[in-house]
Amino acid sequence: MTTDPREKVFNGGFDNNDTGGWFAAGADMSAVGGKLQVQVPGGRRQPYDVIVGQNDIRLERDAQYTISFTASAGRPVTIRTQVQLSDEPYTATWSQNVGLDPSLKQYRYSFTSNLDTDRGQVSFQLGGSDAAWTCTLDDVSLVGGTAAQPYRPDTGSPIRVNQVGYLPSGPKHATVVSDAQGPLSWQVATSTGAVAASGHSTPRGLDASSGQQVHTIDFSSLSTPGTGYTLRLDGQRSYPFDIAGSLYERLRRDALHFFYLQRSGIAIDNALAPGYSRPAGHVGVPPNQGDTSVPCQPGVGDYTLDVHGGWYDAGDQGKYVVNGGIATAQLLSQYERTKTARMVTSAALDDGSLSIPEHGNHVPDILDEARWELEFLLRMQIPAGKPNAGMAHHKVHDRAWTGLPCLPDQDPQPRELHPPSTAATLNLAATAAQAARLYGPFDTAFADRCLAAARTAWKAAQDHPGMFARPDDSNGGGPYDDTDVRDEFYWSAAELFITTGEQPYLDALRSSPYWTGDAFHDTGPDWKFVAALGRIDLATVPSKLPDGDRDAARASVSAAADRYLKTIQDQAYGVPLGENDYTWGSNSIILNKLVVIATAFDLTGERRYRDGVLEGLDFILGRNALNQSYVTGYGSHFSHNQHSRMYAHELDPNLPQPPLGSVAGGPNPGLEDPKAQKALLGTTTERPKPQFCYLDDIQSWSTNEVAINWNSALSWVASFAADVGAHDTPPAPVIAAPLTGLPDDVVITMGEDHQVNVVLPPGWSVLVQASTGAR
Ligand code: 9MR
Repeated sequence: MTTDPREKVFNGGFDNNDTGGWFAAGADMSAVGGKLQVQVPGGRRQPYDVIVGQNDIRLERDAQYTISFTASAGRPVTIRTQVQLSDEPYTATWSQNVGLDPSLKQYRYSFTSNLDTDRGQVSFQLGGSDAAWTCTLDDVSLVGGTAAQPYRPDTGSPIRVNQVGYLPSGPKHATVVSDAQGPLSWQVATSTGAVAASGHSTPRGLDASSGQQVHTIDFSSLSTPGTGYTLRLDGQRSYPFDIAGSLYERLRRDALHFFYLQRSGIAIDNALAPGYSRPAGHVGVPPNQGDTSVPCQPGVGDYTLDVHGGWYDAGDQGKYVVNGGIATAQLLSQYERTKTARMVTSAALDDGSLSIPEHGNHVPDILDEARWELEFLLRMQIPAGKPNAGMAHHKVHDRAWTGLPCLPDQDPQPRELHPPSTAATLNLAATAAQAARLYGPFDTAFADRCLAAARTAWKAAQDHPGMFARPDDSNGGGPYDDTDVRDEFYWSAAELFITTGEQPYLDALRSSPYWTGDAFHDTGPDWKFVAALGRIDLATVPSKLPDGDRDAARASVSAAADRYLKTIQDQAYGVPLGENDYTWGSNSIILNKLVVIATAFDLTGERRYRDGVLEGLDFILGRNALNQSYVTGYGSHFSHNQHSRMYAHELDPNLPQPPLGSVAGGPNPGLEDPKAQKALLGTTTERPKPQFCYLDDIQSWSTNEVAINWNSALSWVASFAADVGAHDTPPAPVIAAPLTGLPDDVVITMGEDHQVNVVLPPGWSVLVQASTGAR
C-alpha cells in the first residue's frame, strides 16, 4: 500500500485481515487473506441497496485526486464506485460504473473534487443483481489534496492541575509544559484575583510519557479553603480549582451510582436517575432473546439457565463472571474497609446514601448494589446434576456484536452461555466467600447461600484447574481470557480462609506461589491479576491468620506502595504509571495502584501514602498531558463521549451522555480500535506518545469505554479520598492560656490528623474553646 502523505483512505490494504475503518450496509463483509470479501445478496434492486465504504474522508474543492483499487467478482457484474458526501444530500463528486470479472484487476481514475468537506465517503455500490455474488476488494486508495497533518489535539493552557481541586492539608502539585531551561515564577490567584501563594517551578526536562518538556510546581503550602483558584505563570492560567475538605464527597456517590445505571433486568427509574430511565433489559421480552432462559453454546451443554440481572459490563451488554466478580469484590472491599480503616465516614455508605430502589431497607446501599451482581454471579454457577456442576460459566453475551446505539431492551441478538472456566469459578468463590461474611448481619440466609456456593466453586475449580477461556472467543463480547489462574486460586483461598478460618484454605494459601511471591506487579492489579485482592484482605481484615503472617502481608502492602510512590515521584505528571505501562484501561491500573497506596495509609497512618493517593487522583482529574479530566462531570474539560450503547448522546441527541462519575478507560498506545487508529495514526506511521493515545469519541472503545471494573476502582479511591477529606481539619487552634494546675492523669496529645485527644479522670468534664489564628 502507498504511504503517500496525501493518502485519504485508512486500512485500504486490509492487512492483518482487519476491516477496521470500513462499513457494510445490506451485506456481510470480512477480511480474508488480506482482502475484503463481501457476500452480496441477490435481489437487491438498486446499486445503493448494498454498499461497502469508508466515511470521514477529507475532500478539498478543486484539488486533484486519484482513486485506485483492485477488485474481482465471482461472475461478471457491474458495480458503481463513488466519492461523495456520507450524509444528505449524498452529492457525488465522482461516480463510475466499473465492470468486474473473476480475475483480480487494478482500476485507477483521476478527478477534481467539487466538494469541500470532512464528511466525504468512498463507496462501492454493489446491489442490483438478481443472483448473489462475492465481491473481493483490495488496495483501496484515494490520494490527493494536502498532506495529512500530524495529530495534535487542542490541549489548552500549558498549566495542568487537578481541575476539581485539592484538600486543604493535601499535596498540591501541577505540571507546566515549557521549554524554559530555568525555573519560572508562578502565582496562585483567588477567584477575585488576589495572590494567595507564589514561588518558582522546577524544570523537569523531557517527560517520556508525553514527549513534552515540562516543569513541576508544588504549592502545598497553600491550605486556605476556597473556590475558583487559578495557577498562573507567564501570562497563562490553569483551569479553576477548589481547595476544600469535602472535595470528593460528590464523587464518592456518583462513582457508585454508575452501577445502578448499568443494571440489567430492571427498569431504570427516572425518579432515581433523572434522564437515565429505560425499560428493563434482557428480561425475556421481545425483541430481547434473554436472559431468563439462555442456552449454552453448541457443544457446551444441552440446558438453559436463568441468568437475568447483574450489571452490563461496559459499553457492551455482555455479562462476564470474571469482571463482574472483581468489580463486586471492590465494592465489598470499599464497604469492608470502613470496619477497619483509621479514617472513615461509615455513614457515607449506609442505607439511604445512594439513589437506588432498595433505599430504606436497613441494609447499607453499597451492599444492596453489590448484591444485584452477586445474585447474577450465583446464577452463572452450573447446577448439581449437570456436567461440570459447581463451575461457573465464563460469560453470557450476544452471539454477534450489536451496533451503536442500542438500548438493552432493544437488543435482538440471541444470548449464549459460553463454556465454564476455572478463572470465573474462582472469581465466584472469592467474591461469594467475601460476601458471606459481610451480609451475615443483614441476611443470614443469603450469607449462607453465598458461602455454600463459594465452597462448591472452590472444590469444582480444584477438580478442573485448567479450563481456560479462549482468547479468540470474541464474537459479540470480549474474551477476558486468562491461562494463569494461580493468582485466582490464591485470592479465593484467602477469602475462604478469612471467612471460615478453616485449615485447608490456609494450607492452600501456604502452598500458593503468592504466599510469599509478589502480589503487586508494576503493571498493577487488574481483572487478570488478582493476587492483590487476596493480599490486601489478608493484611486488613481480622482473621485467624497467624500474627507473623499478617505482619508479612502488611509489610508487603507498604513495600508495594513505596514502589508505586517512587514512580509518582519520577513521573513529572505525578502518576504511578511508567511511560511504558499505559495499556487498555490505563486509568483503572492507576486507580488500582492508588488502592494499594491507600491501604498502606489505612495500615500505617503515614502521611506520604495519603498524599500519594491524592496526587494520583490529580492525574485522573486533569493534571495530565491532555489537560483532560477522565471523569464525566468533574473538572472544566472532561470525558463525555465514552463508548457505550446506552449513553450514546454523541450519536443520538435523545440519549444521555455517560452519567456523572463515569471514568474513561484512558490512554492506550495499543490503539486497538479503528477510530483511534484512523484519528491518531491516520495514514502515517508515527505513533503518538502514550499519554496522547486517547480520543474522547464514542467509537474509540480501546481508549474511551466505561466499565464496571474501572468504576469500582474509582469508587473505592473516591471513598478513601472523601474519608481523608472529611478528616482534613484546618490547622489546629492555638491553646491561648497555659494549662496549669492539672493533675497528672489528664493527658493531652495531638494526633497526626490534627485531632486533640484529651483523657480525663473519672468525673471530669472539659470545656473546649477554640481560637483561630496563626499556629
Ligand atoms: O479491560 C479489558 C482489557 O484489559 C482487554 O485488553 C480488552 C481486550 O480483550 O478487553 C477489555 O475488556 C472489555 C471486554 O472485553 C468487553 N467489554 C468491555 C471491556 C472494556 O473495554
